[in-house]
Formats: sequence, structure tokens, C-alpha cells
Amino acid sequence: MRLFIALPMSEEARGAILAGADELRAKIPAANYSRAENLHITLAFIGESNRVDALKACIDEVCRAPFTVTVGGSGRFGDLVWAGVRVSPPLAALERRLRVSLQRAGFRIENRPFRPHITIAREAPGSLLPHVPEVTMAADRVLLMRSDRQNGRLVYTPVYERRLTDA
Ligand code: 2AM
Repeated sequence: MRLFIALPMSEEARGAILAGADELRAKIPAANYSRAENLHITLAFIGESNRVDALKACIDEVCRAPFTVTVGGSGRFGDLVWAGVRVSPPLAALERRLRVSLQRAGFRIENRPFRPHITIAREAPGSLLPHVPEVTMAADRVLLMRSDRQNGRLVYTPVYERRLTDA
């Protein structure tokens, strides 16, 4: 199965991003918009794997105290439009611990710089960007997600959830 590890959105952050998506949809209706329930921040892309227990162990090993994440603003990777995520020290540290742990466990994780984002739309040509208000949310859960294409739609299903706790 196709897997990735992500932080979920708070409802307030989801609302801010959907407002940006609606603004963009009015101008670029033909783009491929992320469904509301699919919005997330990817921490690590695993790709095809069935090593779920090893992935759970990596997640358990790297999760520490909860922190906050600020989302807002927007940008593009070509035709992909994203909402921004501020890179704070605890977010960068979590991503780095996770990458190291996954690589040690034998997963092939690319060493590209971490550019956290929330994909709003794919196949959105041009240079228009939506306004996405700034929202600060709690990062208190890490999810192992499975990605499937069902009838042409991307469906993400949580496989494992780990809470970030002070304990
Ligand atoms: P994207 O939204 O910028 O495409 C599930 O595919 C998640 O993993 C998406 O958030 C996707 O980012 C991210 N991802 C990172 N690297 C990927 C890759 N090589 N192929 C597919 N998705 C990738």
C-alpha cells in the first residue's frame, strides 16, 4: 500500500484553507482541488510499503511533546497550489527525527529540504494565489496514512495514530 506520515488539520485551519480554495476555484474552476477531509501536512512520504509495524515503531520513537503550528499564506510548486506552514524549531526537529528514524529502519526517504505545505489544488496553471488567513493550531497527533485511488478520487485512510504528549 501507498503510505505517508502526516499532521492533521484543526477545524479552524481547515476552514481557513478551504476559504482560500474557494477563492481560487472561482478563478480556476478546472483545477483538481483537494477534498476537505484530505487536507494535511506531510511529514514523510513512504511510498509503497507493507511494513506497518516498523513504521509505527519509527513514529512512536520520534513523537515527543505537542507544539503549535502556524499555517497561512500560499505559494506554488508549478501547477500545484499550496497553503503555507511556518517551519518552527519543534516542527523541523520532528521531521528530522522522523527522517533519521525511517532511514535507519531501511525506508528510502529522500533527503530533500523539508518544505511543509498543505496542497490546495493540483493542475492549476498560471500564477494566481489565494489568500489564506493565518491560523495557529495544535500539533498533537501524528498519523500514518494510506493513500488509495478509488474511482479516480484520492482517498486517505488513517492506519495508525500517535498522540504527542508531555508524558
Ligand atoms: P503533495 O501534496 O505536495 O503532492 C500523499 O501523496 C502526500 O505525500 C502528499 O501530501 C504529497 O505531497 C506527499 N508526497 C511527498 N513526496 C511525494 C512523492 N514523491 N510522491 C507522492 N506524494 C508525495
